[in-house]
Amino acid sequence: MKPSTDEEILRLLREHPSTFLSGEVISHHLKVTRTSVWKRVRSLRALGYEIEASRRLGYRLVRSPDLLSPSEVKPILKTKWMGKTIHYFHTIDSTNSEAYQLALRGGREGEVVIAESQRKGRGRLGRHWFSPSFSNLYLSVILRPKIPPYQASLITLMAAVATADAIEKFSGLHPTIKWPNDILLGNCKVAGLLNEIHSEMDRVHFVILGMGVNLNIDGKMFPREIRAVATSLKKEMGKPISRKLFLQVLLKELEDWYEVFLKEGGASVLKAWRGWAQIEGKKVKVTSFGETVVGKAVDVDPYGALILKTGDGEQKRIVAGDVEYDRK
Ligand code: BTX
Repeated sequence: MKPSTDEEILRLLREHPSTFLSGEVISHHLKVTRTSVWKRVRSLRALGYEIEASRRLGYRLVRSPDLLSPSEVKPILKTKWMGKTIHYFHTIDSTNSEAYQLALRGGREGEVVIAESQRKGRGRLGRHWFSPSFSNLYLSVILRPKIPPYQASLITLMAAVATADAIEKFSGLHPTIKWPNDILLGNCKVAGLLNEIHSEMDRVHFVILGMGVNLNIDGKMFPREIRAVATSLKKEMGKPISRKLFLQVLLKELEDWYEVFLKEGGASVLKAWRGWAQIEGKKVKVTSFGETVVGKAVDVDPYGALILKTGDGEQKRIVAGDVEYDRK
């Protein structure tokens, strides 16, 4: 994708951090008039960019807002290929739906969709994901692994591991993973993953990795019904955080873990997942396809399914569902 005029102006200003850059130089570089440079500067200011303007000297970028726009994110990315194309929206129905449509139209592996808010953020099984503006992360990544569909759950586990690693690296806090894809701090959900696949019987066409991470939202801003079970990095760390720096860490972890998965298969992912989940021996109640099963978690199998031992000693294999831990 060609960078927008705004992105180009910001790039030029960032290349000269301590000096002014004249309107003439900018307009010459971008092949636009000086008046349109001034108009773009005004609209950047409306987005929260502090840009000093002097009739004689030109423009100087003083401070950038914490937006997740390509011009903020791309210069700091540490990835080789993931996130090099960013489809950015102030608001959207769902980043997953957008990424799915992009992938159907040929969107490439590593393209990402980011929104500052979602009108219809989706959780699993048709549930809603609370997605207020300019405070959290709503991200969907297109992946095109050459795997059969039965291995796709491992991609979900891989994404959960990458998210847990990113949270620990960024905050120093120690999250846990709740099968299959909740990331918890304490007992509260800080992130959720919604992964969707498009496949034929023996081949995955693409996977959309959807990740919602609560970053700068205040605890009291969560809707009443989830206030006791949801948390954010700001709440846990006791200070506001830079969303773009968190995204930088998350995309790097995702790229690295995905490459490990492609090279080595699921074994390393499963090992790391077990470390974060500590599920073995936990008493759990699982609701799966309308049925509730109570038992002791034994492990996850090589495809990411949960293995449970029920009271009568029977082993059950659960491929999808919701888990509640029995805290007794
Ligand atoms: P889930 O079905 O496991 O979790 C959804 C449940 O979590 C809801 O029913 C509610 O109880 C609770 N919940 C809703 N919003 C939040 C929140 N912000 N924080 C904590 N708990 C909440 C988890 O589904 C998967 C969520 C994926 C969201 C991402 S955002 C980017 C991408 N686009 C999209 O539409 N979905 C994904």
